[in-house]
Amino acid sequence: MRKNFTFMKQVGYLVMLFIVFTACTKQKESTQFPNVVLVYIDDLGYGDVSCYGATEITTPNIDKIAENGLMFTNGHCASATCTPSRYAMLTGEYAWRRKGTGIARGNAAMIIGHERYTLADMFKNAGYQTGVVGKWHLGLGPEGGADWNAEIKPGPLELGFDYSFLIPATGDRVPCVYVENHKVVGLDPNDPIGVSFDKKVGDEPTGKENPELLTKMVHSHGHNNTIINGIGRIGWMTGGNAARWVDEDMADVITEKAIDFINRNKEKPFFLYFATHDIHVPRVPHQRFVGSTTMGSRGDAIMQMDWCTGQIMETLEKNGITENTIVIFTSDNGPVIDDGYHDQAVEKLGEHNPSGPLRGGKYSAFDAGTRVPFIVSWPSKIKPGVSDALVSQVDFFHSFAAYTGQQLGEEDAPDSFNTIETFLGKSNESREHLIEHARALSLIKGYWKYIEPKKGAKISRYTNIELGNDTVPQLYNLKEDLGEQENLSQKYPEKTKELAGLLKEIREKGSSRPK
Ligand code: NG6
Ligand code: CA
Repeated sequence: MRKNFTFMKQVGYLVMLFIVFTACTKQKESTQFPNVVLVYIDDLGYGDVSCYGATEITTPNIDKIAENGLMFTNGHCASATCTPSRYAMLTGEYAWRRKGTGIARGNAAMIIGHERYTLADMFKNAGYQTGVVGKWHLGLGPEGGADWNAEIKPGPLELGFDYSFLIPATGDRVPCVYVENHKVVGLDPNDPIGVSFDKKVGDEPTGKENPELLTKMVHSHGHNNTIINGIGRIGWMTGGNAARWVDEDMADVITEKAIDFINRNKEKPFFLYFATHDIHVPRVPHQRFVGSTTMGSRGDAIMQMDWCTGQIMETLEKNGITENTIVIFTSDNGPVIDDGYHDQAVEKLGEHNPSGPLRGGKYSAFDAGTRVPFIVSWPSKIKPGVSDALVSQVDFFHSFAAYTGQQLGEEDAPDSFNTIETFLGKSNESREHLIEHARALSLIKGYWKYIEPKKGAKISRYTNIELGNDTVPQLYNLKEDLGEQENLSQKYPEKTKELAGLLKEIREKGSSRPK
């Protein structure tokens, strides 16, 4: 009897222990930070996806994220081109504050100092596994550039990423190889890689000398150096034949790497920065997307990019982590149609308007340069809807630092604001002001936008984009004139002066923070 009693008591203890244990694990689960997947598209315009109003193309996977998330109508990247936008997003510092942060050559040294505290460092400090897969374009290696045949560092692993699988620069720049962590993937040491952006290296044909060998597409401007996979590139490359990518497979290759990263890290909180190559040039989608739209390669690349995005979402679902994953979908700059190749994008554009209601495009100081699709979804926490708050990618840093309880130092992320409440849809508060960066700088405050005077072509003769340059100040009322048609600077000289003064102040202060 007594024995039995003791036994019952023990069972009782065990049951209690079990309950306490389960309660604790439950507790742990619910306080575990959400995963963050940043799907970063290249050159995708505000009007390029159906949830933002495109009618000539349907992007079901992106639309689904928008349906289940918060769609920002006034969300910005930091600059109207790739390298500076990425620089700003990862450092929390506007790129125009730093020399050498313009569009990077394929052999540029890493342009973020490895001592710098980055977005990835911050996530890592908060206990995240961190990975970057896809387009990098922030330079690699020490001063003088990387030795592609040796250890390639510093790179993302020195900036807080635990894993990296990279397109080093862009699809249209050499070297046309993938870099995984510190190494070129599949490199044969007997066929070393040589790269130059100053003069020809090796004896391979170039687009300029042998246009008859351009079997996939012919350049329209630039892009007439080494021919790789039937396409002329920017820069010269020799060697590394076994390691060279096949453009048609690129989306599959990087998507698979991103999926692997998620599968490997599903148990812990992870931060994945997945930067697609689409829809940048050269647009060479896989055969299964060719002809999926009436718009030629640009439209087909959009469909491929939508598919990649869908694959990421499906992977989250399969792993049962959809509910606790924040997905951010956005783009590094606005749209461009002819960005250097005759790929039928211009001829087949039809009625499609990649900039939507906005003026300009990639490279432009007008809003289409930096106002981009911007969706944040977190099924268990964010109420689906639309937000017209002014938000910026430069704020991911401070916002997630605040969310995960990380302190930022004086010098860290000087242009990044904590707008986490707005990202999570708990507030509709806008960023106090925002500087947009093309050739000219612009300042947005409330519904006013000021563009500083800048010499330079009004329309790019290459891309046919309105660049927003003017020798006189420009002032637009974005609430009444989203398309920036009427320059009000003469009509409202005081407003113009106020914004010009604020721009000057933020520029000179070295930080966007209040004094
Ligand atoms: C430009 C290229 C363009 C594209 C861009 C970078 C020429 C004539 N044009 O210099 O094709 O590569 O750089 O695009 O070479 S970005 O999205 O990576 O910023
Ligand atoms: Ca880009």
